[in-house]
Amino acid sequence: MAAPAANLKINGERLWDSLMEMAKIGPGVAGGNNRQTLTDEDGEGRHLFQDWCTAAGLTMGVDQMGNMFARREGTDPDALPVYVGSHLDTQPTGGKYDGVLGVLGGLEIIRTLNDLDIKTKHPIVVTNWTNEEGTRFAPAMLASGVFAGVLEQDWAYGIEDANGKKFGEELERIGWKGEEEVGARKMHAFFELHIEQGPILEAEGKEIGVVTHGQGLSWTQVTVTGKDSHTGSTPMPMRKNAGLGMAKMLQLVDDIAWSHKPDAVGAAGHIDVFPNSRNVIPGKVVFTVDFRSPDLDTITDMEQRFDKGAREIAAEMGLGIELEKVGGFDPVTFDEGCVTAVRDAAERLGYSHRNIISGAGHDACWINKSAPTAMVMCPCVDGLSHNEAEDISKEWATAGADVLMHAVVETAEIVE
Ligand code: HGY
Ligand code: MN
Ligand code: MN
Repeated sequence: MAAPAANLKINGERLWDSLMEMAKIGPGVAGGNNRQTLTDEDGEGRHLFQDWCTAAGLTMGVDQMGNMFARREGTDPDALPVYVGSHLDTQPTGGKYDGVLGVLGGLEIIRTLNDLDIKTKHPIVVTNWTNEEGTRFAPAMLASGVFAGVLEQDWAYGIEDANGKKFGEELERIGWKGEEEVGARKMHAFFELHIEQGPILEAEGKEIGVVTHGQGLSWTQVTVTGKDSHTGSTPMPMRKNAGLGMAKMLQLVDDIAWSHKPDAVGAAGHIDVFPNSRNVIPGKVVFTVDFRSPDLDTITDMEQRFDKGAREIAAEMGLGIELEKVGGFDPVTFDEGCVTAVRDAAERLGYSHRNIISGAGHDACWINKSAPTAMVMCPCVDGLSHNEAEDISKEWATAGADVLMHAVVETAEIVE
């Protein structure tokens, strides 16, 4: 396939303006975003993306999980499209770029090809995957998982948020439940641009991460039960303190992850304490353990050691315990051909780059199961993400979108 000319570049100012425009929807309280999936703010962001796609001459399809597919025709209507995208939903205290850069970077490719009247043999489809974050409705990467056939649609519709609202009902409520069968679309390839969400690229002064692999993830929800009682008048020997049990278990999570350093991580980001009253010993806690590693055996070892150790802690303290696997995926090896297209693009464009393993999960990790897939990463300031202070430079965004465009356009085959 003919490679694009090195002077084919996106319009970085326009991309940045679109990022700032989208960031106005679902603003956080500290400069980031709170545009959680299937909220009114998510619906508003989807409408803005829809309007921009219409203005760029794209035709929009929406499937039964709310995944959005904006199509630019190729010269060969029968050729499988090259898909490019990410997610518009954010964490409750999220940044402006996590996911959004990948969706709007895909749109910027279309805008640039339109400006230059460049045609490709394969159609190109810009994609917004529903509920990548998994914060309101666990697990993460839910809709791309259903699309890839690894998660079940009716089960997904029944998932409830903390207020008992169901995924399927919320998707209907915001008006983004489409008609298309999920996963019916076939892809020639899929590319995703994403901020690194870690410190490596910035620390090494690299503009581009060529993502060869993604680490695997395991989410276990733990429910520990003790006995609510007065924090003042209950003698220490009589207490059934579920909160203390959780504290010991969280220390166990940390110890297990450190035992596999440097290629493993572990923490609990979700913690609910009941009744969460200052003068009541917690009778119940619910928390989610997040283990990750590039190595599947390491993940399995961490899961098994935690399961055993948490049960021992509960038994010693006379507490009840339930453990439920609520999310996970194996480590990912991306498609060599697509990874090479990304690396060649960075070379051609003269951007410094290095191979990198994605620490975070992405929709691409699931889509890799159904089509040749690769990712492009750009640095982020201090490696910070899932924090309203998440920040990138316009230059990093532009470099990432340039590389994304070259990989997509080369794979979609420019028609001279
Ligand atoms: O959890 C993840 O890795 C992704 O950011 N949802
Ligand atoms: Mn993301
Ligand atoms: Mn995220």
